[in-house]
This record gives sequence, structure tokens and C-alpha cells, in this order.
Amino acid sequence: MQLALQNAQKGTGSTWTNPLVGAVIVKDQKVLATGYHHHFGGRHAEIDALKNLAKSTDAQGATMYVTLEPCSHFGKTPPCARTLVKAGISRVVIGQRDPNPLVAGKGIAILTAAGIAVQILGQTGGLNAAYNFFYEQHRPLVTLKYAMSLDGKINANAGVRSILTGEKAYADSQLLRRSNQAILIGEHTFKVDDPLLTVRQTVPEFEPLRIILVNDADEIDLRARLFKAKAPILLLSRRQTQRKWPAGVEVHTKSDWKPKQILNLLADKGIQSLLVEGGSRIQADFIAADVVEHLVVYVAPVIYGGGGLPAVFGTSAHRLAQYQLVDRKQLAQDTRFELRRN
Ligand code: AOF
Ligand code: ZN
Repeated sequence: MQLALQNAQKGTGSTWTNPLVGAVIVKDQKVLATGYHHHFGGRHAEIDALKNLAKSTDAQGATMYVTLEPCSHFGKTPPCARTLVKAGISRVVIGQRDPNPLVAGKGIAILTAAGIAVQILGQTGGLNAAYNFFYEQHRPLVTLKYAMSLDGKINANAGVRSILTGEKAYADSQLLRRSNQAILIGEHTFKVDDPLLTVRQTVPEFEPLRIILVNDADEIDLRARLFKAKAPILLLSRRQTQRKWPAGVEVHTKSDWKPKQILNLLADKGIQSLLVEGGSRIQADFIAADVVEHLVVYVAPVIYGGGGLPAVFGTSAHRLAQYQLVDRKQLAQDTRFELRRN
């Protein structure tokens, strides 16, 4: 299973909303083949491993270790559980059940009905955290990320963009963007920072959906850098729009966007993970709504004082008692704190 998990990781960044899955075929104490899910829409890990056998008949009487319950549905590919039965696999060791209601135990039922011995370990070492969370909680897993000064400010003055952290912290925050399917910021951050909100340094196969919470979509400056990059945009506006929007821009209207409503909309779109990048009101709103699972905070060795905005504007401190520090590391001059909700 350890080898199957290692293989699953090879698909990182390429499977989009599909899970990372790895598989290993073993017979007579020997590993005969390994496989993994390479790309969104491509062949599943089990089929990849079968293809990698020297001879297809080698599958007869073999054991398959697979990190996720084999699927039972005709999706973009035919059901893996049936293929395993046909191939003559005699035992399947599964890392975890598939929480996707399309499968959810039906794959295991196909295997056992065909007389295959099935063992479920219930352990995958945190693989597919967002995928599992999404199907269990019916909303995306939210990570809140911000950088702040030693005196807890996100900028030197409310209306200016301040570069707080160094290159290492920047590279780290790019990794965060790459591992989320959507990124959200507020109008103030949009105006002050004029961000691209794309993933730089490495070009991902799937760009996260860029979401801006605005008062009036029709007052947004279309010359902003956001509209120059190709990645899709979702504007959440409080006012109705009259504008004709270019392809790739979607506008939704609600008089008051609450974090839970935003998450429901994203869940309907099948988005499993969201990175909230601020500013200080949005950070407070998401924490107060009790929907933030991970917190990533970069602290830069600078004191702003004066009129800078606080990192979290207006949330009572007791809510943070639910979070546990899981990692703290130095990134050159900056310190990165990672907290998770219990
Ligand atoms: C994968 N890769 O290796 C396995 C998956 O849309 P489809 O047909 O690719 O099906 C996606 C679903 O198939 C996924 O949500 C999960 O339930 C199941 N298993 N998916 O992408 C794999 N084994
Ligand atoms: Zn499958």
C-alpha cells in the first residue's frame, strides 16, 4: 500500500477534481506492476497497473493494492471493479472507501459478489483531503492564507499594496494556489493589489477559478490585470449586471454574499477546494462562519504601526481555540505557521 500511495502522488497537479489514485499488482511476493491515475479524464490507476503487466494473464490469481475503492460506474472510463473481475484478480486490498456517491461501496459489492477477497485498510495518510472533505461535508475545503507584519497588519496603509514577505514565502504561497481549485479575494484587495491570481513559476494544467467578491460588477475596471490572464473568473456581485462579459467571466448576483452561500455555489460547480486570500474583512467573515479548515499565515519581520489593516478584522478570538498548530517553519526571514481545525 505504501508503494501504491507513492504512485498515487505522481498524478499531483494533473488530476484536477479527480482523486489521486495508485495501484500495485502483487503475486508470489513479487511486485508485477504499478500504476496511477495520470490525468483528469484519463484511465484509472487500476487499469494503468493492469496495462503495465508483462502479460495480461499475469493478473490471474494476483492481489491488487489500490489506494481508493475501485469504481463501479460508467464515467469517462468503464467501471474498474468489473475489469478487475474479468482480469482474474483474486484479492483486492483497498486504502479507503470512495465517498463519491457514484461509487460509495458499490465497487466493493461488485468485487465481493464475484468472490474476490476484499480488505479495507481505512488509511491513506491524508491523500485526497479535499476530495474526501467535499463528499463528506458537501462543501469545498477552505484554506485561509495571509501574510502579516509583527504587529499583525496586512499592509502599511489601508490603500496601498505592501510586499511583506520574501521570495521563499512567495514560492510557498504559489504552491498553495496550485493545490486549490479556486481562489477568492475581496474588492478592496482586487483594487489595491491588481492581482493576476494565477499560478506562476510552474504552469499548472488546470488554473484555479479566480473569484472576486464585489459590490457592483459593472463598476469593475476591465483593464485590471486579472482580465489579461486566460484563467476563468467568477464575479460575485451585490448588484445586477448589465454588461456583456467576455468568455471565461461568469457573474452571479446576491444582495449579500455570506461565506456559506459562496461555498454552496462552488459546491454546485463541483469545486472541492478554495483558497481565501483576503483581505481582512473576508478573512474575518470566513473564520466567523466556521468554514475554514486550514490556516496558513506568513509572519514577516517588519512593524508597520500606523494605518495598516489588521490581518483579521473583527472576529472574536475564542474561535481560534478550535485550531491546532501543525507546522511552523522558517522561510528565509519569514515564519510560516500552519493551523488545522480539530
Ligand atoms: C479517477 N482515477 O484512478 C480512480 C477513480 O469521471 P471518471 O470516469 O474518471 O470517474 C471519476 C471517479 O472515479 C472518481 O470520482 C472516483 O469516484 C472514481 N475512481 N477516479 O479519476 C482513478 N480509481
Ligand atoms: Zn475506476
